[in-house]
Amino acid sequence: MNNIMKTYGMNDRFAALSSMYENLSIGRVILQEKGLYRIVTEKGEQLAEVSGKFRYNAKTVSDFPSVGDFVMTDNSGNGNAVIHHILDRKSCFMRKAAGSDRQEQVVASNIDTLFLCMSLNNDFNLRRMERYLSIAWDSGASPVIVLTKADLCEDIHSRLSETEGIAFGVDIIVTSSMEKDGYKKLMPYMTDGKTVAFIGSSGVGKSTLINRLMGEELLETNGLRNDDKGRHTTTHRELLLLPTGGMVIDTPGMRELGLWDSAAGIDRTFSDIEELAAQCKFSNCSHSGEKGCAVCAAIENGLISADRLISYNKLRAELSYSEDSEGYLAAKQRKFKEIAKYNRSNRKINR
Ligand SMILES: Nc1nc2c(ncn2[C@@H]2O[C@H](COP(=O)(O)OP(=O)(O)O)[C@@H](O)[C@H]2O)c(=O)[nH]1
Ligand SMILES: [Mg+2]
Ligand SMILES: [Zn+2]
Repeated sequence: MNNIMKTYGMNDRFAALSSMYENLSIGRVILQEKGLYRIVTEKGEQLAEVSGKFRYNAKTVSDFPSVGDFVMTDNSGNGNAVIHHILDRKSCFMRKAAGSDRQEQVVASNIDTLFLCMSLNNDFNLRRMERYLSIAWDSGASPVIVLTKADLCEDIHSRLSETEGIAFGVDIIVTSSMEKDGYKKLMPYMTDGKTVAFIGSSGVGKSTLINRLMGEELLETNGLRNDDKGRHTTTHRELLLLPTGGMVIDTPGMRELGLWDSAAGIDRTFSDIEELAAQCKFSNCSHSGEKGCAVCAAIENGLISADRLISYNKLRAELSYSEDSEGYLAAKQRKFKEIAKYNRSNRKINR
């Protein structure tokens, strides 16, 4: 495997996938602007465009390459390299494209770790974090929660334990960019060949963290918006190589990510509610006060908060209309039964 490509995240998986295409070479999309792509191949960086056939066969916006994609290209010609295929994405983020046709658009692909950023001062909102977690689990990337601006928080301890209460098995990092080495807590996730990205509200300190990681003031931060040093205004998406190894995808659109095509991310985020729901008296329980509702009982007993159930219902309602809801419900009920059965047998063993 070529060293440049390895640096840019090529691994055995993509090597195996790429070996299916003779006469084409692998590249990774590092920047996307107006129908043109900047890709990196074993020969270095070059511009690329999709082939006529590719364009013809593309059914939706998401069939087009996005930043982070591994693509199979022909660079034998004189002009731009020609992209013929996208290799199967390991993870990807979608959002609704502009317009009313609800077409999905891929924001970034093949991200290993997604930093879910929330500040410890006025941006702190557990319901928003539940949304981010659902998006992350749905995408295939592994989430890590980053609580920023620790210097502006009086009670880090309780915020941290509140966050732990909604994030099962997810690493949580508390950081402050006011500290010189604050960003270093993120470093363990930035290893050679790994790609990370940040999501979070505007102003929570994402660009500041990326600048620290890059070792230069590359991105514009909110506090510096009016100076004229000509920094990146992030209107495009870009994959940046970190000086310490690994890559970061910087994209202005990441914070607008919506839930797209599956309930898997929500189910995983709300595994506590899912497990309780399996014990409701009625399999089609809507958890809104029915008799024998285990979820309502848990709320009454203070085991979970009513807000968390509202958050769960809201995210579920947001799922795409295109989802086959009947098939989904049937599958869901099967799953509830399985969980209930599992819980029952576990209880027996425990006794
Ligand atoms: N007090 C404090 N301010 C921060 C911290 N991190 C970033 N900021 C400031 O918060 C503002 C927004 O940061 P920025 O990185 O642009 O946020 P982004 O919109 O998430 O990219 C800027 O003025 C930063 O200097 C932090 O840890 N503590
Ligand atoms: Mg920013
Ligand atoms: Zn119920």
